[in-house]
Amino acid sequence: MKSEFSDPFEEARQKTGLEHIDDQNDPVAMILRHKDVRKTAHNWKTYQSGATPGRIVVPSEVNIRDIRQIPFEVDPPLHKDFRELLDGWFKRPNGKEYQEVLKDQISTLLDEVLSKDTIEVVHDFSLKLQSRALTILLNTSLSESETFISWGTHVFRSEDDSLDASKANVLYDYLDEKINAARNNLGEDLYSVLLQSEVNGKKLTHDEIKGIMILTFAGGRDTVINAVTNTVAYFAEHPESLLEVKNSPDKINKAVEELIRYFSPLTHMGRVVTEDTQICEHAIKNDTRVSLCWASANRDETVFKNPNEVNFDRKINPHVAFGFSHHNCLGATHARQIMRTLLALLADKVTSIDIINSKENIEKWGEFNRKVGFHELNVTFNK
Ligand code: EMZ
Repeated sequence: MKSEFSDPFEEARQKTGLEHIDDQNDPVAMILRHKDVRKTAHNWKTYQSGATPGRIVVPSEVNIRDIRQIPFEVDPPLHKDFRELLDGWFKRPNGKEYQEVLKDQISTLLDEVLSKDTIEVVHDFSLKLQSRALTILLNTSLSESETFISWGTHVFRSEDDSLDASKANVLYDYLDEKINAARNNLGEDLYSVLLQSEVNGKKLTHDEIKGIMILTFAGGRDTVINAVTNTVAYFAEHPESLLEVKNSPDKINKAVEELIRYFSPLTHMGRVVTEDTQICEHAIKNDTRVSLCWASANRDETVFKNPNEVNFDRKINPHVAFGFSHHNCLGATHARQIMRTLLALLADKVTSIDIINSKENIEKWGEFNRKVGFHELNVTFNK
């Protein structure tokens, strides 16, 4: 089944709980069990986020950027100050007006694709959806989304290059221009809000604002695109689940959490170790990297019953798809609202979806092959 996402980590998680992989000659020990992932995420003193910019990301981005992304590459106590500044803005998706605009956007897009015979979901649906919704999060004009769409599905990756510096520069130049324009003419957008904000009694620097904006653009890009595309594939192959949502709209929030657990759009996030230590009896050396493998933790059979099944009635669902502890995803409110709106509108407007063909997007981590989504998914949406 195209919408099946198997769990490549099962055996290693059960046997050793840890797997060593190479990443550009800066190896990573992947932490695979739910309990260890949560424990490590919590312990910011031994497992640091504030290392050289780009080093906690896997694959490492140290060679393509030197700007620190904020707040996710900052450790406590400063991390908390940045979160306090940003949390309010990033919780705006809980507001009614925000939700109305988002619903309008997705509804228009769905009408567009329903009027066509076939549609390529990744580029003609998910990328557009994510790019347009981002303008609400930034509180900028909808027309900006045309630029975001022209960049393709990832801001640092292109078709044949998983770390594309020239592509990253397009985003950096764009952000420089936007921050400078806002400085000369303050408005109501996120750039302007940040330009007027203080952290610890000090105005943010240009690079701090840029670091926050890079994360806003990069963090929710391929992750949201994959979540949306995978959801379409899932409902195409599970019409009974679409019917379930149609008949019981009160299940939508749980359904969204379960789909996000199952897809785990971000496979893992790294930390840099600050002292010789141990994780489930394996020695871990100072100044090496570990990764918190959300995707594996979300299939941990000691926590989730029948972890490889999608069950909208799952009672407890402590998934870590949005991370865990103080670094939990800043964009999660926005992402959840996108997914909830999408499910409600699919249930409302679509009777069935037919998959015509697809090209899967498989990540390779050492011996593991993990499907995260699709490079291409051609479907017909039926009214
Ligand atoms: C970083 C990361 C954040 C990274 C929550 O994830 O997302 C990746 O897609 C980017 O490449 O720079 O923003």
